[in-house]
Amino acid sequence: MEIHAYEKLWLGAALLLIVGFIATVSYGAVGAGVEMIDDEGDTVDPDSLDDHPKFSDPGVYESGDGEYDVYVIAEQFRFAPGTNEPIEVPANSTLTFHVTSADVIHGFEVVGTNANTMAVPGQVATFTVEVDGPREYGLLCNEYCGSAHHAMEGTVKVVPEDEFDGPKGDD
Ligand SMILES: [Cu+2]
Repeated sequence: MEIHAYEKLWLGAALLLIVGFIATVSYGAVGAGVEMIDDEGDTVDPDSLDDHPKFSDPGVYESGDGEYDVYVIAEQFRFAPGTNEPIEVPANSTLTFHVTSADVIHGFEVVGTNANTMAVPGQVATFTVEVDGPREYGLLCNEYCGSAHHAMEGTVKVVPEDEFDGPKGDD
């Protein structure tokens, strides 16, 4: 059987594409450091976050040497903390975010990083990121949550270690 030269060329190109697609999907799954949020985080009662030991006073808590827990509540249409006051963390630290919602589903994306999760009422999304810095990151909601969704944003401020005000419960 004779295969036309052009047909061979297209067969080769199609094969190359398939191999390329498999390679990119594999890289995305294991090589790019992308991690899915699982249900490892706690569940909370979104109506009584005031009674929660940490969500009643959300913010930055020290959990170890250079390690911090950051508790954030998303609600229409702000992040607490984040919107009215920036989330301030020290440079060169490891941050474990605990994000939940007080009302409807929101998004929580630290712009320019792969920190990006849904904030679901009743569920706490927990994920860990490392920051070097100092620098400033934008924070935005990427799940449509109501009329002022487009204005729901905030700031994560990575400050030099000696300028860090100190975590909560430290004074
Ligand atoms: Cu939103």
